[in-house]
Amino acid sequence: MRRVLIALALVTGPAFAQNDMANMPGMNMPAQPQPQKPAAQPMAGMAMPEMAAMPQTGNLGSYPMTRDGSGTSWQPDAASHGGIHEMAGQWMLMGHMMLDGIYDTQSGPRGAGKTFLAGMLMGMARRDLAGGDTLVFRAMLSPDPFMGKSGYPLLLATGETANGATPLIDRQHPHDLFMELSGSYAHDLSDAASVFLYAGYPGEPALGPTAFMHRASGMDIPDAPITHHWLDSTHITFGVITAGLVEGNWKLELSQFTGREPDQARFGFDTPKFDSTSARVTWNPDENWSLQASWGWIKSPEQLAPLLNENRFTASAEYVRPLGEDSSIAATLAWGLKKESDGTGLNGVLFETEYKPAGLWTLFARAEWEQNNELIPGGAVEPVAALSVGAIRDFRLAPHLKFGLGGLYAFDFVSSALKPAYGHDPHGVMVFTRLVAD
Ligand SMILES: [Cu+2]
Repeated sequence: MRRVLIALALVTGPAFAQNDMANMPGMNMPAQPQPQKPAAQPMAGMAMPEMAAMPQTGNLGSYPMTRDGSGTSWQPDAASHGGIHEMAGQWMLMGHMMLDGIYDTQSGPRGAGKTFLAGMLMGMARRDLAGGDTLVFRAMLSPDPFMGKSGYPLLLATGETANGATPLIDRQHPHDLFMELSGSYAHDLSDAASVFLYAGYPGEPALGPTAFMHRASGMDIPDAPITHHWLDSTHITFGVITAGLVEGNWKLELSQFTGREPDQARFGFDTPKFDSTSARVTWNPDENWSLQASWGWIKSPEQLAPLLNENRFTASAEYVRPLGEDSSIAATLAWGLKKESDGTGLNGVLFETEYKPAGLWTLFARAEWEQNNELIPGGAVEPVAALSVGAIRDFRLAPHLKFGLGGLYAFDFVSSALKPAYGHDPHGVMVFTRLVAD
């Protein structure tokens, strides 16, 4: 059970041709000789023997499984697909783990230091049924609650609370122990079209790009983007139902979900309300790109500002290109606008990239700009920005386990009104080790 062979095959020539065909509407996996693949996943429930030689389809329709991102999001087909795969009867099981042990220090009067554990643990069980229907259960856990309710120091990060009374400012909130417990069912309408239903408690509504810790351009970066609450903060939502339609390389989705962000009890479950709505259109024009635009009406997202509702607009482009054996580049450009019900409009823009020159090295960078009104009590809107760069060197301990050492340096930029609060040359440093089961 090596890493799923599709991922390996994606960096070889023949796989590209095959991948292209899988992308084309109407091309539903013609039988092709795949000498390097027969050991690949036995296809559970596949009636047609020739399909055993083909890559497994996505969770929501007839497209390459590498396209599946967090929740029901898509990323480029050329993304590699980590994880340990195993068959158990009719079920395909998949597991994935990323654990970062981080020493973090942020400069200036608002800075602090902390050593903590972050990351995620993911398990998926999938069963392919007659007629091409697909049933998937997914669980995702986070070690974040063990770092304490106040999260970790991160200059310019805002959102959520540690105690239910004061907002977290210049700190990234911990994620909930249960980040996702979801199920989805997809029903094929034709070779290229399908409809699906997804439910999560918690889960991720159809809003924003693939969440930062799951997308190819961000999954190795140890900290959260400061634009998290402009783009993908709804990735943990206590109660979500999504209905969607896949037609070739297009996906249309509608979600009904709980608008309130998770409360400070990070080990527990919050009350589901299903009081908010989102819609997203996604298009993968070729194997290297995934584009989405989405809108959400979020009822009372912030526990500390319960009377404020939010209209959120996001658009993003994700890019992945394999450059050779174990070498690749990935990038995301994303924009988000929070239109609050008091009239405030706050934009945020993110660009991030990961470059793997060779299998065991990762170089990354993330640049962000946003308009934030939570950094100074009183609500003045201030533009701020952050640029972080870093590198990771991994060491393979076992076929499915690697250990890595990494570092990150972040430059923070604030408006003149904020300069006294942040001091000269605000910055952050993280040094980390990690354990990755892939
Ligand atoms: Cu988050």
